[in-house]
Amino acid sequence: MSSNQPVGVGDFVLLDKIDLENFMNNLELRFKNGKIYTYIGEVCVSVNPYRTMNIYDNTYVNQYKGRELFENAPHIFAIADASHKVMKQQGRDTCIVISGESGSGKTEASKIIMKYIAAVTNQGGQKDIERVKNILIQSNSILEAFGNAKTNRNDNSSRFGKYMDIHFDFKGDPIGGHINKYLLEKSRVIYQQNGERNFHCFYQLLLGCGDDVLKKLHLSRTPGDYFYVKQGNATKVNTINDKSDFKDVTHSMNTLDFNKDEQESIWRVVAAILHLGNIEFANKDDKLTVKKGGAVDHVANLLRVERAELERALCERVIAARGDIMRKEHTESEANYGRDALAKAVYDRLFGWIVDRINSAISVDESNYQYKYKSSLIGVLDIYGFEIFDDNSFEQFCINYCNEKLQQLFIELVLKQEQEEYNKEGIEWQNIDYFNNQIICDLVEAQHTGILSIMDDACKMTAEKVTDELLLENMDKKLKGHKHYCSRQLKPANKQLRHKVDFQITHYAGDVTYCINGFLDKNKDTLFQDFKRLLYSSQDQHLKIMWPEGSQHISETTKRPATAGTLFKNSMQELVKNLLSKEPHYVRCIKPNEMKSPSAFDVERVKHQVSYLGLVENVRVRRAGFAYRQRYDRFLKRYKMISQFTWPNFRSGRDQDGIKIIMDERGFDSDVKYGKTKIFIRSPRTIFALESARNELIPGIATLIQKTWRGYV
Ligand code: AD9
Ligand code: MG
Repeated sequence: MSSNQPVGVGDFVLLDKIDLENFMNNLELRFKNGKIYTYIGEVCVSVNPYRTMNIYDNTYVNQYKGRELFENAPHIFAIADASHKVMKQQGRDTCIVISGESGSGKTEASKIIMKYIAAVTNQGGQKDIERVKNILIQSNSILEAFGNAKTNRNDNSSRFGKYMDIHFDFKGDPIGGHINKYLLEKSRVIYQQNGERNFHCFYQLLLGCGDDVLKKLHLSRTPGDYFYVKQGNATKVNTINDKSDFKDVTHSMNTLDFNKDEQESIWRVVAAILHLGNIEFANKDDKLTVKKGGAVDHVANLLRVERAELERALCERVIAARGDIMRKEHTESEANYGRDALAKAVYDRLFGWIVDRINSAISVDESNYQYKYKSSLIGVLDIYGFEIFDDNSFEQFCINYCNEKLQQLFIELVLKQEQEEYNKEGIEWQNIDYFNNQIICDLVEAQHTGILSIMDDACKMTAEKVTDELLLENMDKKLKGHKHYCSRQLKPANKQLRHKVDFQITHYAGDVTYCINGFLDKNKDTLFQDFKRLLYSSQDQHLKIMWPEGSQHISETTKRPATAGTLFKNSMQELVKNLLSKEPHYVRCIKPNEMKSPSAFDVERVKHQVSYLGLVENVRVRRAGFAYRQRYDRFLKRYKMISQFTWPNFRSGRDQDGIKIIMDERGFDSDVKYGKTKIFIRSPRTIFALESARNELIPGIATLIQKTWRGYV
């Protein structure tokens, strides 16, 4: 079939009959014919092709640049363009929310969007703008090296959430940006499930750096030599070339002006973590010591701290009690816990520091742009997708909660508000049912009664008293009878829970069984003070500034820090608030199969995603609804020129009456409904026709105005 021929319908709204079956048939037909994008109005549904598509080059860029959605075949470029257009023409902030489960193509989509924006801007070829574009794009490879990893769902899975604002000047050219990161899955630093890897950067360093660097870092080329990166038995991945990726990351760091000193610090910290994972403890004559071997020496050397201090911090801790300062030796399990906590914390801070460093490289240079700068921006959201593994822990709980919040946002903006507005405006409307996942968001985040709150209460109790099992008992007590929660203790008839430490949440996207073990520790997220002071004492200035709290004296009492769960909840609520303040555009990603195959379309898997994403309901709301709406005064102001009855001013009635004259005159009366304060138009084509009519008249009006002026001069 020729690539230009339409396949199925390009917008699900055009289906003869709207139901799941027809939706699926259309999606499958298009996917099998290489059409991976289909619209629902202005929402773009994207199916991961799992192969390189030749649809992103300059020919395509030119085809979509400045065009309306319905002028071309569906494409993610059109969404990027629409977002850019609104931002540029109306000076409004927009955002593109990309959602879908793990491996569905969100990160790829976000990169395609950024490349499109880079391709259509800076027509004047300004050097400083070119630099900004370059930096925005190159920052990806650094972030992916340190924040992505191979999981059993995706070889390049994002293990952090990313929201990136791109700022534009009045011409619509990018002048800078800012990245917000959300909860990095740091437990991966110390443990990986079978078939998974640690973050890419560890393997990139081992395989990609030069022999001299390797020697300086006391490393071997073999990932299998390091406990922290070999547990998943998958150090080599077919789709990944760590060696060339290391080169790319170095190139990107150079582009972002990471100096030699900074780059060395980064890789020294990464190497130190590799060595840290090989440290073992021995109990000799009732005294805990670090087992012989070079690892501790290397860690101390690479982190630029005193070896004796490091060993002491690994084996004991200092406690201040009632004015006395005492040393308490760790048990072996406490020492193991401390070492792992140190590795996780050091990596997490390093990641945060890298993001800050990228932000300083892409921040808007106010001195340069103070006159041109207009605070219009496009935000691009690419988070970790919904995921279910064999073992699901606190991290999956947070990731899946984050996806619930985004689904809620979609419901709020696309399904709920749309219908509410019709009701408010007095437009006749048949309500459409959909599953509202607010109940699951509440289950997780509600004050006092939500899981996060119950967990925080448990964390406030003294350590000896509370265990993960006790927490689960508490949850069972408080959540008994909740439709979306169950556990083995509650003996659900229809659910299979393997262990007594498991609980299950019925998420919008399916049932996930979580193991409670480790929830309390991960939520408390404690790192012994001794390590903080140790890292603050580092001779490496970059590492030192990552640990400002290490300057505190031991006797100073510290307030209990907010828990990891609460911090995450707050950051999610902040994110939603931010997105709500912008005009949203949506990309809904779908994973066609579990085998990463470019041809397989697993009907059951896809059907499940279409259902939980609420896409059929989206089509129904959209079809019954109106593509465009505008306040009467604004609408008349824009189009009054296209009718002699309303130009230059309409004085014989309300704005609404003037608009009615225009619309009747042009034969659009059947496409329009008149609300209390706004006009509603069903088809985008009507707007397009009005715009064309207006554009045709503008040169004439401009000449007329010029002539008038000349007459005055
Ligand atoms: V996760 O939630 O971060 O685990 P994502 O981000 O949704 O997930 P990602 O974008 O990483 O998925 O896509 C997974 C893989 O699918 C990529 O590594 C590519 O190999 C493949 N993919 C996705 N989209 C495209 C595309 N438009 N063209 C070609 C693609 N390949
Ligand atoms: Mg991703």
